[in-house]
Amino acid sequence: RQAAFRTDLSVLLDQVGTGKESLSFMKRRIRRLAQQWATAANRLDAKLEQQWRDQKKVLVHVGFLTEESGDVFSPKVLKGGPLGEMVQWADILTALHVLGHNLKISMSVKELQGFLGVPPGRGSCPLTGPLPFDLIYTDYHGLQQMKQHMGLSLKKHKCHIRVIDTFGTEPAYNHEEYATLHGYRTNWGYWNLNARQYMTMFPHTPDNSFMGFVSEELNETEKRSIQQNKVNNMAVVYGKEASMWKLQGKESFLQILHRYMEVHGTVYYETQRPPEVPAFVKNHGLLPQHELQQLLRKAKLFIGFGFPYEGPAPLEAIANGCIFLQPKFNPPHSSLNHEFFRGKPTSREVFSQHPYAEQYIGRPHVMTVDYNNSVEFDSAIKEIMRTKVEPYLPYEYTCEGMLERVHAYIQHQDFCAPEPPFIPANLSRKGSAGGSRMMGPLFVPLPNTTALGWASNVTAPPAWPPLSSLRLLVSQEGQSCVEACQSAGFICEPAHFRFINNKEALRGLDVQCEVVDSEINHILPAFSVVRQECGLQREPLLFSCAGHSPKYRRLCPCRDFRHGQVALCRDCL
Ligand code: U2F
Repeated sequence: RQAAFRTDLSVLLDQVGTGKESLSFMKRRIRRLAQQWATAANRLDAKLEQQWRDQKKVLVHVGFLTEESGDVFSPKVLKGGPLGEMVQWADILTALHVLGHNLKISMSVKELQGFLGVPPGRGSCPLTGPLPFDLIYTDYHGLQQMKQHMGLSLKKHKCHIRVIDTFGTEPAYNHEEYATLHGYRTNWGYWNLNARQYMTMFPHTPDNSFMGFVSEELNETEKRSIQQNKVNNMAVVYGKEASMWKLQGKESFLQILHRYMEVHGTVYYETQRPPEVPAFVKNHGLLPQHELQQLLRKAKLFIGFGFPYEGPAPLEAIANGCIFLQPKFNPPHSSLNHEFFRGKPTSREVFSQHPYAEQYIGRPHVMTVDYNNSVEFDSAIKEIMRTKVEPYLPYEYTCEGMLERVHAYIQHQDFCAPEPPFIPANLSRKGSAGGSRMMGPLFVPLPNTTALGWASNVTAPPAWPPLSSLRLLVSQEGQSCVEACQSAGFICEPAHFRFINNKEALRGLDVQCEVVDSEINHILPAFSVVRQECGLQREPLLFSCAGHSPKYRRLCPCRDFRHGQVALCRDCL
């Protein structure tokens, strides 16, 4: 069946249910953004020009909101607890509904069992028949619950699952045996999924798929009126929970800030002003989302103290015409050195409070400075007060951008189809930069699929992203493919690893190999220049953009991307 865009959200609102603050928060958000979603649906509908879209049977099981997982989030919704996850789930549900899919929503294990058709009770018979859904969106808690209640059949059906995973999961942590043997231990990993089945809040590592969320969009009239009404000396502090104001050294830069600006906060409090918040701060208490937006429309500066990491609020501030000022982290924070990230299935290094804002948006909207350097901090404040900025929202965080991306994933990502054996023909060396194998990065433009040639007895599923987007590149020693592709203006594309994991690619790059081994290691394919050793990857689940090793140069499958929509290549739609 063909999916048809929906602009009426009333059925969705009924499906979300009632009785918890988290659900009320999500419903308020869905209602508030309804008009914006409708406009986006109409625009994308026109853009896709009648392209066929399969209507999918989709189950959304929100594990972290189930009573069975303890639901620690709901009671904190009105008390300064994390809201980023609720923002994202509300937007995912809306996107799936608006795209016209057949949606079921479950927020308890009982509902999950009902939808899957498994008999209630722990350790019960696994699901024997076919899975009644094409796609299941859940999170790590939900995955655990599905394992308990589906038994062995989970393995059979896991290619249909998508895991919403805020901070991301790198391949080395996801592969059970490899993670266990090589010390990639976490509370979460070990599911042996294709890493692209994990969907993140920001485009952290391209090993995962970027799901995202949306932010409020402004029309031209609103933009103009915001710019006219900006209060140049008004700052809002990022941090709705008192503990976020407690971190060391805050007092001194808050004092500097206060020298120039009126400081506002939206810190939750019960009866008394939280002692962590200095007396000169005008605290509004935790605000409903739409009131926070109004405050941000007036403010010139939105300032982060280093926590929370990678939340939605800075994007909302920038979309409302604020400049976001945030601390640089030196050394970077990661699961190896910071409590918050410890146990998370990634070793990604976080160089500032909001790396997306720093890397993808940057100046003049975002300034990242060393807060320990009061001179640098002082001059940043002065610069912000005299800089004029327009409200800005990257396309990928608009409703249309999110619909476009989710549409593309649903229609093209298929982790159930067997990957056919791939027999590459000779790869052309034409155009390799510099010609010397020691010079990097090297590019080898690859011929199209038919020229490469599939084994004649298999029907090749069309590659997605299409092969036309592939650019083969060699990293420096110690460099990951994330960095290597980025430094050349591309993005690493894990789906393309299978096309470059072969001797022909090495030969095409003129790499001298005394031996070519095939091993299980997440930095492969790669080669050592000194030892003239080359290694190919034997375990497709370990293809990793994130991997790096000081002695190895990696073969990196990069691809182009659309401006403002990094998840999609030029020919991806
Ligand atoms: C992030 O979670 P947070 O909820 O702490 O992220 P924020 O960026 O603070 O904001 C989330 C939403 O809270 C809203 C605001 C944002 O959409 O509009 N809000 C509000 O309604 N009223 C207010 O007074 C202030 C903010 C991240 F999303 C999580 O995944 C992480 O677990 C967490 C910790 O790093 O950070």
